[in-house]
Amino acid sequence: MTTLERQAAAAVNPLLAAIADTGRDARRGGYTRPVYSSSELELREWFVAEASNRGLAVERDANGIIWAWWDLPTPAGAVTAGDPRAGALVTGSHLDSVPGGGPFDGPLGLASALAAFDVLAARESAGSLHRTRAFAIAVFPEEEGSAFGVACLGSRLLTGAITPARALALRDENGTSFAEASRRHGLDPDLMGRDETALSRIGQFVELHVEQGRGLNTEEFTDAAGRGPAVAVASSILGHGRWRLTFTGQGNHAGTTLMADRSDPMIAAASTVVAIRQIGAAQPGARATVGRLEPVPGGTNVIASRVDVWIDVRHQDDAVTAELVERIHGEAVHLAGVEGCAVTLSQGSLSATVTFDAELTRGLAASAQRTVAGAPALATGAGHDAGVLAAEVPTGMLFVRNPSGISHSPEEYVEDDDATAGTLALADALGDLL
Ligand code: HGY
Ligand code: MN
Ligand code: MN
Ligand code: MN
Repeated sequence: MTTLERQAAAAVNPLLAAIADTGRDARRGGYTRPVYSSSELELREWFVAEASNRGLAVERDANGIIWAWWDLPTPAGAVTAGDPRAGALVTGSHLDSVPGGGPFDGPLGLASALAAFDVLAARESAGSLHRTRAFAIAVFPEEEGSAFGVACLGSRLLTGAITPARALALRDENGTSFAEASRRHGLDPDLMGRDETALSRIGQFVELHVEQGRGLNTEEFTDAAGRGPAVAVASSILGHGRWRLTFTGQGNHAGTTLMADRSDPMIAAASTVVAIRQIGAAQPGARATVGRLEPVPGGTNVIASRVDVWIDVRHQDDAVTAELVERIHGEAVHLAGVEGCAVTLSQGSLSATVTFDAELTRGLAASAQRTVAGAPALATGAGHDAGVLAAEVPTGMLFVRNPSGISHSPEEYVEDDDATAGTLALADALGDLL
């Protein structure tokens, strides 16, 4: 690793600093950058400008995925048979966030990819990199599912993991359908769906992401000073899904309705939230979370008529996840009945447990070792577009150390030196594959 390359990789930090004020959420803290919000659109402009300034060919496909291409140079007049981008090496991540999220979840992968490109371009100019295929950086929309409710919506459309009909009918909290929002942002809903050309262009996909969880900081990997390696290689992604419980009762006046005369969906919902915690905690390895609960109409002096409760359930074994959701639904029906309320469970969106491509993961580990000795392989409980793409193409991930392991929170953090190390590891990994 030359000093010049380390300097190029360190560009990841000013790249992130340039967007550090975009989408700050004064009320929640952290960042709120849902897909198609002004802040997420601003981040897209940032990415497109940075990629274009590097001479990458930037395009957006029918599913709204942005592709920044570093095509193979073709000698003047040469006629190439077939698609010169077929089987390319692709890296990428997302720009959208959860409400009140951290600054690195998504953008770190894209800033690192831009800085890693700088390292690779320098190597190619110096004659130490001889590419055999095209390279692209991809930006996937709606990875968090914060606006339309289904995570990894862009990569699911690309692979066909969700039908266009179901995706386009999804609505955000204002009632705007994904079809309307897509049209408003220049996409044609009729052209959305599984994209064989785009898939044929992904020979392998590698995503760099901030670590979510304390894997790199456990005693197993930390030195006497409590510092762990800057980078890990992902081995697998825990299966996960989300559903919505809707409790309905009798809306009424808080002052004129006697306690004995109530069918209050808030009571049914609240006792179900506690039951969900108990059901999840009783199942080894499971996670069961309620992070969002919305009473309707939501007045202080109003007994709610409806309460929506979103549940996020995760487990290594997808059958156990399904069983947990069934148990939660049964308990919700019982608790709603006690309160004289009713409850329905929405269709879920389950992402099966993913084990990454063994050969690619070995390769990532070998190249990461050159930058970060002792970079371990870690399983993750967080979902990623890489997890969706793994069903179609060899996929792998690199994680960059997050000292507290906290994510989906303003406390998410990556130290500059670790971001630089992550970028160098990514550049090495990509360089070995190009
Ligand atoms: O929810 C997840 O695991 C991911 O951050 N979308
Ligand atoms: Mn996330
Ligand atoms: Mn993410
Ligand atoms: Mn009144």
